[in-house]
Amino acid sequence: MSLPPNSANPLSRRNLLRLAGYSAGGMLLTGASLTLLENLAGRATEPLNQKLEELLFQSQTPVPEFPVSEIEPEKLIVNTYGFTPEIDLISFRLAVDGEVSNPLALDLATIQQMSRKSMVIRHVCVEGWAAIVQWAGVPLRDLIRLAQPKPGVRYAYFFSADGYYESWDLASCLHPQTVLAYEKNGAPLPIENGAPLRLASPIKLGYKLSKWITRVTLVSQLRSRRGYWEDQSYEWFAGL
Ligand SMILES: Nc1nc2c(c(=O)[nH]1)N[C@H]1C(S)=C(S)[C@@H](COP(=O)(O)O)O[C@H]1N2
Ligand SMILES: [Mo]
Repeated sequence: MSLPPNSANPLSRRNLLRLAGYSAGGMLLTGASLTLLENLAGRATEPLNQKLEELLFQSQTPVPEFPVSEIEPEKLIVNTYGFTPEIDLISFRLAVDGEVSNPLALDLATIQQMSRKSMVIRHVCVEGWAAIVQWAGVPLRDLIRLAQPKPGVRYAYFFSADGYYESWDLASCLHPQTVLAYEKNGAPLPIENGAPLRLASPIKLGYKLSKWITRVTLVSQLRSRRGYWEDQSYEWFAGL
């Protein structure tokens, strides 16, 4: 699925949708959606409180967004546990793999040709600051559908070029406002904020929103390591 850097748009949205298993006319439920329904039916083995949190979340409508006039550019504080990685944009490929029927390795041009969601939302860091930010990128659900998760998939891992790692429940990944962003406040995403791709979502705390993502791995079971901060006792679900 990766393209040479200079080739022009051979993957039209129509082709992407065909790959994703949609019919020409309508949106059919794919494996991801069916698994979600199974989860909601209570087949899962996670502790009850976490399951409840997901169920509550499911009944929520989309989080209200802010007008562009309320963006607070100076309030988003760069927060990086270690170093800022250098990513070569020409050779960059986002991997979407794990328990999927159609593993992906997508270059940036392909990702930017997919559907684009722009939103103005609040970023909240547990260290006691928040900022209203505009992000634009590809909805994560579109990438997940394209990869065709196998029926047992319930979680996604996000691996980053600085060694940061995170895991999310599938329902939160499929939320329409969970985006892999390549723009911030109307400009290309700055390197220190996670370029070329970082998670943005109004439903998770800041430490869930991985920067410099290179790999999304879909799995049926959480591993012993669940996230950089979670493995140091921070809460795993971390919903807003
Ligand atoms: N790869 C990576 N992602 C990360 C972090 C990090 O250290 N490494 N820090 C997290 C934390 S705690 C927050 S609050 C946000 C901060 O995003 P920003 O630096 O763009 O403001 O990134 C999150 N994503
Ligand atoms: Mo944070």
